[in-house]
Amino acid sequence: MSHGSKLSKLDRTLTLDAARVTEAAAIAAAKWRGRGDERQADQAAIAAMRAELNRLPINGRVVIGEDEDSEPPMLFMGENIGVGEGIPLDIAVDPVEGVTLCAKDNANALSVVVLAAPDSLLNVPGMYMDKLAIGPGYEPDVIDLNLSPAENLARVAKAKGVSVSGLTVCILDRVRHSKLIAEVRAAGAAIRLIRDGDIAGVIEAAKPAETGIDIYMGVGGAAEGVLAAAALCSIGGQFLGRLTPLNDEQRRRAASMGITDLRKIYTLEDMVRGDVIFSATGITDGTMLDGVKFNGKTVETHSIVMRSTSKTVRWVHSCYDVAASAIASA
Ligand code: VTB
Repeated sequence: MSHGSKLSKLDRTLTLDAARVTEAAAIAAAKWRGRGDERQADQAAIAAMRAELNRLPINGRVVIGEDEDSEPPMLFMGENIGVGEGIPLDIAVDPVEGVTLCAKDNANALSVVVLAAPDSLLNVPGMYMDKLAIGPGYEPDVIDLNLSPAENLARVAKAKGVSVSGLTVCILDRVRHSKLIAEVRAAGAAIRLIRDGDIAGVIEAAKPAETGIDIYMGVGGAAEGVLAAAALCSIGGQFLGRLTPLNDEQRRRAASMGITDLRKIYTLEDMVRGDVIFSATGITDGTMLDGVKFNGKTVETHSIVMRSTSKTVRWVHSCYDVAASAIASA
């Protein structure tokens, strides 16, 4: 694996900064939890994340971000972030991963950021990606996006030493997945259908002993694919993705970003080529992280923060004093 071999390593003290960034965004979004207003939740998280990123001593550039057309434009691709002088950094953001989950106060809404050494993340256009992921401990190339779901399940089951009926697959509950779901069921595996949030879905597939999920399959956001890949660089595991443009406009956008081979299957190493720090903070209570807790004078957050060079995985439980902290009182 080439992490950090050619590209610069990140200052490890940025790890806590990354946690602070997603904590701020999660707290802002959590104030809109269960209020049925996706836009407000998203805007609040974007503004809070941007404010926190802008305090960092970095010369940052957003490489995976929000829609350029949003008003006001914030955290859009190409935006310069940070105090300007200092560490050059590429930044990928998903201030509210699962905005519908947040608006409905359903489980597993997260705030996510990835701080990356320059040019280490695959730049993907806003489109879907077909994804396939498993956790660590398997021989290389156990999974293959060119194989059918049944074939991949058979290979994973064999490698794991179980029958296919002993496997659980995580899939986004979407009409577009009806064929995939039927094929997985026909093969005999169980399915955990999720409403949203496939960054958490992929991470959970990399931790089968804790989550009971063995494989992630299906089509979700390409940006979320790269963010999940950044997490897997620390947790370990295998992840494959192939862009699935829906129309010519999306094909043109891909071409304008230098992506010409739309059949290409990206591996983890293609998606993340250098040192990355990944941070996710729970907005709503979830299977992986507890959500933000407002306790009156304090606010508590739960995050998972990881750094790929050292493969350190930290679980950070933070307690903010509302009176003393700009983040918690904002
Ligand atoms: C995907 C998935 C995300 O939204 O982007 C999905 O990766 C969008 O798919 O985790 P749909 O167009 O089918 O809603 C999420 O689930 C949440 O943002």
